[in-house]
Amino acid sequence: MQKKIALINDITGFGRCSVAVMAPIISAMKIQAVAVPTAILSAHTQFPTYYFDDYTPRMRDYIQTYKDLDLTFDAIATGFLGSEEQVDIVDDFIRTFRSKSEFVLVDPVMGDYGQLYKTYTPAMCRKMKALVQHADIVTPNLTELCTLLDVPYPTGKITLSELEKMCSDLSQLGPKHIVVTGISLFSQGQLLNFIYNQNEGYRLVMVDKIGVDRSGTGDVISAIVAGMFLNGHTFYESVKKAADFVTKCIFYCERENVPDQWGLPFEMYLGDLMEG
Ligand code: PXL
Repeated sequence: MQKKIALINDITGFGRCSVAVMAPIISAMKIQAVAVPTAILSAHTQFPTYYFDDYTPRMRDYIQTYKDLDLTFDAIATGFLGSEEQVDIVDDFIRTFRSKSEFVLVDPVMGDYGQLYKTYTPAMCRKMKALVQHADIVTPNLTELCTLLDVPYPTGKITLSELEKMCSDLSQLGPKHIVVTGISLFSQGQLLNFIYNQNEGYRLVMVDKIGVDRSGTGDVISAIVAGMFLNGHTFYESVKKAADFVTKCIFYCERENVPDQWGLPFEMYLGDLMEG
């Protein structure tokens, strides 16, 4: 029986992020993607102008269909959430559907480079911390990891034992698998992906840092991790596949001068994700 993943995320037309990226990637992995929209945007928020339609008031009715149909999801993946109420709705979704799911992946999209996004209020931070406790897999960057643990963002370099301690603390709250993505404070010219499995310790995946950060990279990573893991690969293999895939896309961008805000040209390499 084919599996399905519920994707609770925004739908953005131009700029390759969220559902527009995650659904095709998950489909390439032969899994059905079921979108639960949080907002509809014409272009992502890194562009100078975009149309933004908050879907919060319609989410409960939308989700009610799935309750009425007694649908089940093999996995649930959440991304950018725009309001406190949305976090509550997602919390309810997870409580309703998780018993029939193999895992819940929460990408706690909250900030970057030591700063929270402007939309992120202290109340939302508190709610995100509560949501993360229901997750089996979390994919924070270093800013989000520090925020979830209420520790200051490091000023200089960071050590592996500090990262291990932070992941161990986070996993005490619930998540069994954590990948801290794109850490630049570890080694110059490289980005570290720190992979932590509860009660097993850590493994590392290093990638060369090439060019600027590109929007939607986190969504590509969480889609590949969710799809690979649901298809029976280990968490390490899933993250490694995601990191290699992103690197390939970034090389393409550099070669073809793809504008930074246009996201990753994942379409060029979807074939790499097809197996079996
Ligand atoms: O995950 C990136 C992302 C998702 N959704 C929206 C965004 C962005 C990044 O800027 O603006 C609407």
